[in-house]
Amino acid sequence: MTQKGFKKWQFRGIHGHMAKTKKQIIEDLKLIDIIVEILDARAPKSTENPDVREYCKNKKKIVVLNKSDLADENISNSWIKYYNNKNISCTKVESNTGKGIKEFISLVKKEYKDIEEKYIQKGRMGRLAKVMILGIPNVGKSTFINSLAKRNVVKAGNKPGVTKEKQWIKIDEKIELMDTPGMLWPKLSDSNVAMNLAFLNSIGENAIDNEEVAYNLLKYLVENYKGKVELRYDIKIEEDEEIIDIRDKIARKKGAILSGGRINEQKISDMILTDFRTGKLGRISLERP
Ligand SMILES: Nc1nc2c(ncn2[C@@H]2O[C@H](COP(=O)(O)OP(=O)(O)OP(=O)(O)O)[C@@H](O)[C@H]2O)c(=O)[nH]1
Ligand SMILES: [Mg+2]
Repeated sequence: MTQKGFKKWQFRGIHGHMAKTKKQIIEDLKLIDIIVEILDARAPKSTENPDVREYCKNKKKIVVLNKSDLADENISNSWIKYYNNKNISCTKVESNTGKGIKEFISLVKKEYKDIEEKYIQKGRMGRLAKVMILGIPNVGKSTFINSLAKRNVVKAGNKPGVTKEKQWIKIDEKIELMDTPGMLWPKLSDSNVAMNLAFLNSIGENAIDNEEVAYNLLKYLVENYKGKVELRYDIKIEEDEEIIDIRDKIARKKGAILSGGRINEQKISDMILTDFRTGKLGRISLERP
Protein backbone atom coordinates (compact mmCIF):
# COMPACT_ATOMS: atom_id res chain seq x y z
CA MET A 1 0.00 0.00 0.00
CA THR A 2 1.34 3.41 -0.88
CA GLN A 3 1.96 6.04 1.77
CA LYS A 4 -0.23 8.30 -0.32
CA GLY A 5 -3.15 5.90 0.12
CA PHE A 6 -2.78 5.83 3.90
CA LYS A 7 -2.48 9.56 4.29
CA LYS A 8 -5.72 10.33 2.51
CA TRP A 9 -7.61 7.91 4.73
CA GLN A 10 -6.04 9.15 7.95
CA PHE A 11 -6.75 12.70 6.87
CA ARG A 12 -10.46 11.89 6.71
CA GLY A 13 -10.21 10.31 10.19
CA ILE A 14 -8.59 13.30 11.81
CA HIS A 15 -11.56 15.41 10.81
CA GLY A 16 -13.42 14.62 14.02
CA HIS A 17 -15.60 11.86 12.64
CA MET A 18 -13.86 9.10 14.56
CA ALA A 19 -13.97 10.80 17.95
CA LYS A 20 -17.62 11.74 17.47
CA THR A 21 -18.59 8.20 16.46
CA LYS A 22 -16.74 6.71 19.42
CA LYS A 23 -18.42 9.12 21.85
CA GLN A 24 -21.80 8.25 20.36
CA ILE A 25 -21.14 4.52 20.70
CA ILE A 26 -20.10 4.87 24.35
CA GLU A 27 -23.28 6.88 25.00
CA ASP A 28 -25.51 4.35 23.20
CA LEU A 29 -23.87 1.42 24.98
CA LYS A 30 -25.29 2.55 28.32
CA LEU A 31 -28.62 1.09 27.14
CA ILE A 32 -27.19 -2.16 25.80
CA ASP A 33 -26.98 -5.68 27.30
CA ILE A 34 -25.23 -7.52 24.49
CA ILE A 35 -22.73 -6.21 21.96
CA VAL A 36 -22.58 -7.93 18.61
CA GLU A 37 -19.38 -7.41 16.70
CA ILE A 38 -19.75 -8.16 13.01
CA LEU A 39 -16.58 -9.42 11.39
CA ASP A 40 -15.91 -10.48 7.84
CA ALA A 41 -15.59 -14.28 7.91
CA ARG A 42 -12.80 -14.04 5.34
CA ALA A 43 -10.60 -12.00 7.69
CA PRO A 44 -11.89 -11.89 11.28
CA LYS A 45 -8.69 -10.50 12.80
CA SER A 46 -8.25 -7.74 10.24
CA THR A 47 -11.89 -6.65 10.50
CA GLU A 48 -12.03 -6.47 14.29
CA ASN A 49 -11.54 -3.20 16.11
CA PRO A 50 -9.41 -2.95 19.26
CA ASP A 51 -11.83 -0.46 20.88
CA VAL A 52 -14.45 -3.21 21.21
CA ARG A 53 -12.51 -4.83 24.05
CA GLU A 54 -12.81 -1.59 25.98
CA TYR A 55 -16.55 -1.31 25.15
CA CYS A 56 -17.13 -4.89 26.32
CA LYS A 57 -15.58 -4.55 29.77
CA ASN A 58 -18.92 -4.95 31.54
CA LYS A 59 -20.97 -6.36 28.67
CA LYS A 60 -21.48 -9.64 26.93
CA LYS A 61 -20.19 -9.90 23.41
CA ILE A 62 -21.15 -12.12 20.51
CA VAL A 63 -18.90 -12.34 17.48
CA VAL A 64 -20.68 -12.81 14.15
CA LEU A 65 -18.70 -14.01 11.15
CA ASN A 66 -20.69 -12.51 8.29
CA LYS A 67 -20.33 -13.17 4.55
CA SER A 68 -19.52 -16.76 5.44
CA ASP A 69 -20.81 -17.73 1.98
CA LEU A 70 -17.67 -16.09 0.59
CA ALA A 71 -15.21 -17.65 3.04
CA ASP A 72 -13.49 -21.01 3.15
CA GLU A 73 -15.89 -23.10 5.24
CA ASN A 74 -13.29 -25.14 7.14
CA ILE A 75 -11.38 -22.01 8.05
CA SER A 76 -14.55 -20.29 9.29
CA ASN A 77 -15.26 -23.29 11.48
CA SER A 78 -11.77 -23.13 12.94
CA TRP A 79 -12.32 -19.42 13.68
CA ILE A 80 -15.48 -20.31 15.61
CA LYS A 81 -13.48 -22.83 17.65
CA TYR A 82 -10.78 -20.23 18.18
CA TYR A 83 -13.24 -17.73 19.67
CA ASN A 84 -15.05 -20.37 21.70
CA ASN A 85 -11.73 -21.46 23.19
CA LYS A 86 -11.27 -17.90 24.33
CA ASN A 87 -14.71 -18.04 25.93
CA ILE A 88 -16.27 -15.76 23.32
CA SER A 89 -19.57 -16.76 21.70
CA CYS A 90 -19.24 -16.89 17.95
CA THR A 91 -21.48 -17.88 15.08
CA LYS A 92 -21.38 -17.56 11.30
CA VAL A 93 -24.07 -16.05 9.09
CA GLU A 94 -24.90 -15.11 5.52
CA SER A 95 -26.86 -11.91 6.01
CA ASN A 96 -27.85 -11.58 2.39
CA THR A 97 -29.67 -14.94 2.41
CA GLY A 98 -30.58 -15.10 6.11
CA LYS A 99 -28.68 -18.34 6.66
CA GLY A 100 -27.50 -18.60 10.30
CA ILE A 101 -29.85 -15.90 11.59
CA LYS A 102 -31.98 -18.36 13.63
CA GLU A 103 -28.86 -19.76 15.28
CA PHE A 104 -27.76 -16.21 16.06
CA ILE A 105 -31.08 -15.43 17.78
CA SER A 106 -30.76 -18.61 19.87
CA LEU A 107 -27.28 -17.54 20.88
CA VAL A 108 -28.52 -14.10 21.99
CA LYS A 109 -31.21 -15.74 24.13
CA LYS A 110 -28.67 -18.07 25.67
CA GLU A 111 -26.32 -15.20 26.49
CA TYR A 112 -29.19 -13.14 27.89
CA LYS A 113 -30.26 -15.75 30.47
CA ASP A 114 -27.72 -14.65 33.12
CA ILE A 115 -28.35 -10.98 32.48
CA GLU A 116 -32.12 -11.41 32.72
CA GLU A 117 -31.65 -13.26 35.99
CA LYS A 118 -29.90 -10.20 37.44
CA TYR A 119 -32.70 -7.91 36.24
CA ILE A 120 -35.30 -10.20 37.82
CA GLN A 121 -33.40 -10.18 41.14
CA LYS A 122 -33.62 -6.40 41.02
CA GLY A 123 -37.36 -6.68 40.44
CA ARG A 124 -37.28 -5.78 36.78
CA MET A 125 -39.39 -8.45 35.12
CA GLY A 126 -39.84 -8.93 31.40
CA ARG A 127 -37.01 -6.70 30.25
CA LEU A 128 -36.07 -7.38 26.64
CA ALA A 129 -32.48 -8.10 25.68
CA LYS A 130 -31.09 -4.90 24.20
CA VAL A 131 -28.60 -5.54 21.47
CA MET A 132 -26.31 -3.30 19.46
CA ILE A 133 -24.39 -4.09 16.31
CA LEU A 134 -20.82 -2.86 15.90
CA GLY A 135 -18.45 -3.20 12.99
CA ILE A 136 -16.06 -1.52 10.63
CA PRO A 137 -17.30 -0.32 7.20
CA ASN A 138 -18.70 -2.79 4.69
CA VAL A 139 -18.74 -5.92 6.90
CA GLY A 140 -22.51 -6.13 6.37
CA LYS A 141 -23.97 -4.43 9.46
CA SER A 142 -27.01 -3.02 7.64
CA THR A 143 -27.68 -6.23 5.73
CA PHE A 144 -27.46 -8.17 9.01
CA ILE A 145 -29.90 -5.83 10.74
CA ASN A 146 -32.34 -6.02 7.83
CA SER A 147 -32.09 -9.78 7.88
CA LEU A 148 -32.85 -9.84 11.63
CA ALA A 149 -35.74 -7.42 11.21
CA LYS A 150 -37.01 -9.37 8.16
CA ARG A 151 -37.50 -6.07 6.37
CA ASN A 152 -35.46 -3.18 5.11
CA VAL A 153 -35.00 -0.87 8.05
CA VAL A 154 -31.59 0.40 7.06
CA LYS A 155 -29.90 1.08 3.80
CA ALA A 156 -27.24 -1.36 2.70
CA GLY A 157 -24.81 -0.58 -0.02
CA ASN A 158 -21.53 -1.76 -1.37
CA LYS A 159 -19.78 1.49 -0.48
CA PRO A 160 -18.44 2.09 3.03
CA GLY A 161 -20.23 4.72 5.07
CA VAL A 162 -23.81 4.29 3.79
CA THR A 163 -25.54 4.06 7.18
CA LYS A 164 -26.56 7.39 8.71
CA GLU A 165 -29.72 7.47 10.91
CA LYS A 166 -31.02 5.68 14.05
CA GLN A 167 -34.13 3.68 15.14
CA TRP A 168 -35.05 0.85 17.59
CA ILE A 169 -36.61 -2.43 16.43
CA LYS A 170 -38.06 -5.51 18.11
CA ILE A 171 -36.75 -8.62 16.40
CA ASP A 172 -38.16 -11.30 18.68
CA GLU A 173 -40.45 -11.55 21.74
CA LYS A 174 -37.31 -11.27 23.86
CA ILE A 175 -34.92 -9.16 21.82
CA GLU A 176 -34.75 -5.52 20.85
CA LEU A 177 -32.16 -4.11 18.52
CA MET A 178 -30.65 -0.68 18.11
CA ASP A 179 -30.87 -0.43 14.38
CA THR A 180 -28.06 2.05 13.96
CA PRO A 181 -24.91 0.05 13.94
CA GLY A 182 -21.86 1.54 15.59
CA MET A 183 -19.43 2.36 12.85
CA LEU A 184 -15.97 1.41 14.02
CA TRP A 185 -12.73 2.60 12.51
CA PRO A 186 -10.76 -0.01 10.64
CA LYS A 187 -7.26 -0.57 11.98
CA LEU A 188 -4.72 0.58 9.48
CA SER A 189 -1.61 0.51 11.65
CA ASP A 190 -0.46 -2.88 10.38
CA SER A 191 0.16 -2.84 6.63
CA ASN A 192 -0.86 -6.47 6.21
CA VAL A 193 -4.19 -5.77 7.92
CA ALA A 194 -4.66 -2.61 5.86
CA MET A 195 -4.11 -4.63 2.71
CA ASN A 196 -6.70 -7.23 3.75
CA LEU A 197 -9.16 -4.41 4.43
CA ALA A 198 -8.47 -2.99 0.99
CA PHE A 199 -9.15 -6.41 -0.57
CA LEU A 200 -12.47 -6.51 1.29
CA ASN A 201 -13.39 -2.95 0.29
CA SER A 202 -13.56 -1.75 3.90
CA ILE A 203 -11.37 1.23 3.08
CA GLY A 204 -12.95 3.91 0.89
CA GLU A 205 -12.27 3.09 -2.76
CA ASN A 206 -10.79 6.50 -3.46
CA ALA A 207 -8.32 6.12 -0.59
CA ILE A 208 -6.48 3.24 -2.24
CA ASP A 209 -4.41 2.44 -5.28
CA ASN A 210 -6.44 -0.31 -6.98
CA GLU A 211 -3.58 -1.54 -9.13
CA GLU A 212 -1.34 -2.11 -6.15
CA VAL A 213 -4.15 -3.71 -4.12
CA ALA A 214 -5.08 -6.04 -6.98
CA TYR A 215 -1.43 -7.01 -7.43
CA ASN A 216 -1.18 -7.97 -3.76
CA LEU A 217 -4.48 -9.82 -3.87
CA LEU A 218 -3.40 -11.80 -6.90
CA LYS A 219 -0.13 -12.64 -5.15
CA TYR A 220 -2.07 -13.96 -2.14
CA LEU A 221 -4.44 -15.92 -4.36
CA VAL A 222 -1.68 -17.51 -6.39
CA GLU A 223 0.12 -18.53 -3.19
CA ASN A 224 -2.96 -19.89 -1.44
CA TYR A 225 -5.65 -20.63 -4.01
CA LYS A 226 -3.76 -21.19 -7.25
CA GLY A 227 -6.29 -23.70 -8.58
CA LYS A 228 -9.15 -21.24 -8.17
CA VAL A 229 -7.30 -18.56 -10.14
CA GLU A 230 -6.53 -21.03 -12.94
CA LEU A 231 -10.12 -22.18 -13.02
CA ARG A 232 -11.68 -18.72 -13.04
CA TYR A 233 -9.46 -17.28 -15.77
CA ASP A 234 -8.81 -20.47 -17.69
CA ILE A 235 -5.03 -20.15 -17.47
CA LYS A 236 -2.12 -22.33 -16.39
CA ILE A 237 0.19 -20.79 -13.80
CA GLU A 238 3.79 -21.90 -14.08
CA GLU A 239 6.04 -22.63 -11.11
CA ASP A 240 7.75 -19.35 -10.04
CA GLU A 241 5.86 -17.29 -12.61
CA GLU A 242 5.98 -13.56 -11.80
CA ILE A 243 2.73 -12.09 -10.47
CA ILE A 244 2.84 -9.33 -13.10
CA ASP A 245 3.12 -11.94 -15.84
CA ILE A 246 0.17 -13.86 -14.40
CA ARG A 247 -1.82 -10.64 -14.25
CA ASP A 248 -1.01 -9.85 -17.86
CA LYS A 249 -1.94 -13.37 -18.88
CA ILE A 250 -5.34 -12.88 -17.24
CA ALA A 251 -5.70 -9.46 -18.92
CA ARG A 252 -5.08 -10.97 -22.34
CA LYS A 253 -7.63 -13.72 -21.66
CA LYS A 254 -10.14 -11.13 -20.53
CA GLY A 255 -9.42 -8.67 -23.32
CA ALA A 256 -8.24 -5.97 -20.93
CA ILE A 257 -5.95 -4.53 -23.61
CA LEU A 258 -5.46 -0.95 -24.73
CA SER A 259 -5.06 0.08 -28.35
CA GLY A 260 -1.45 -0.63 -29.26
CA GLY A 261 -1.57 -3.90 -27.32
CA ARG A 262 -0.61 -2.61 -23.88
CA ILE A 263 -2.28 -4.16 -20.82
CA ASN A 264 -5.18 -2.13 -19.41
CA GLU A 265 -3.88 -2.28 -15.85
CA GLN A 266 -6.78 -0.36 -14.33
CA LYS A 267 -9.37 -2.58 -15.95
CA ILE A 268 -7.76 -5.90 -15.07
CA SER A 269 -7.08 -4.71 -11.50
CA ASP A 270 -10.72 -3.73 -11.01
CA MET A 271 -11.83 -7.03 -12.49
CA ILE A 272 -9.69 -9.14 -10.13
CA LEU A 273 -10.84 -7.15 -7.10
CA THR A 274 -14.50 -7.39 -8.11
CA ASP A 275 -14.24 -11.11 -8.83
CA PHE A 276 -12.82 -11.69 -5.36
CA ARG A 277 -15.30 -9.41 -3.57
CA THR A 278 -18.34 -10.95 -5.25
CA GLY A 279 -17.22 -14.54 -4.75
CA LYS A 280 -16.61 -15.28 -8.44
CA LEU A 281 -13.20 -16.72 -7.57
CA GLY A 282 -14.84 -19.11 -5.12
CA ARG A 283 -14.79 -19.25 -1.34
CA ILE A 284 -11.60 -17.65 -0.12
CA SER A 285 -10.31 -16.79 3.35
CA LEU A 286 -7.56 -14.27 3.94
CA GLU A 287 -6.65 -15.34 7.48
CA ARG A 288 -6.47 -18.48 9.58
CA PRO A 289 -6.60 -18.52 13.38
N1 LIG B 1 -22.10 -12.40 -0.21
C1 LIG B 1 -22.51 -11.69 0.84
N2 LIG B 1 -22.63 -10.35 0.75
C2 LIG B 1 -23.05 -9.67 1.83
C3 LIG B 1 -23.39 -10.31 3.05
N3 LIG B 1 -23.77 -9.36 3.93
C4 LIG B 1 -23.67 -8.18 3.29
N4 LIG B 1 -23.24 -8.36 2.02
C5 LIG B 1 -22.97 -7.30 1.02
O1 LIG B 1 -21.91 -6.49 1.51
C6 LIG B 1 -22.08 -5.14 1.13
C7 LIG B 1 -22.03 -4.24 2.36
O2 LIG B 1 -23.15 -4.50 3.19
P1 LIG B 1 -23.76 -3.40 4.19
O3 LIG B 1 -24.83 -4.09 4.94
O4 LIG B 1 -24.08 -2.17 3.47
O5 LIG B 1 -22.49 -3.15 5.13
P2 LIG B 1 -22.35 -2.13 6.34
O6 LIG B 1 -21.45 -2.77 7.34
O7 LIG B 1 -23.68 -1.68 6.81
O8 LIG B 1 -21.58 -0.93 5.61
P3 LIG B 1 -21.50 0.63 6.07
O9 LIG B 1 -22.85 1.05 6.48
O10 LIG B 1 -21.06 1.28 4.82
O11 LIG B 1 -20.49 0.69 7.15
C8 LIG B 1 -23.41 -5.09 0.38
O12 LIG B 1 -23.17 -5.13 -1.00
C9 LIG B 1 -24.13 -6.35 0.85
O13 LIG B 1 -25.03 -6.83 -0.11
C10 LIG B 1 -23.26 -11.74 3.11
O14 LIG B 1 -23.49 -12.41 4.13
N5 LIG B 1 -22.80 -12.36 1.98
MG1 LIG C 1 -24.51 0.15 6.81
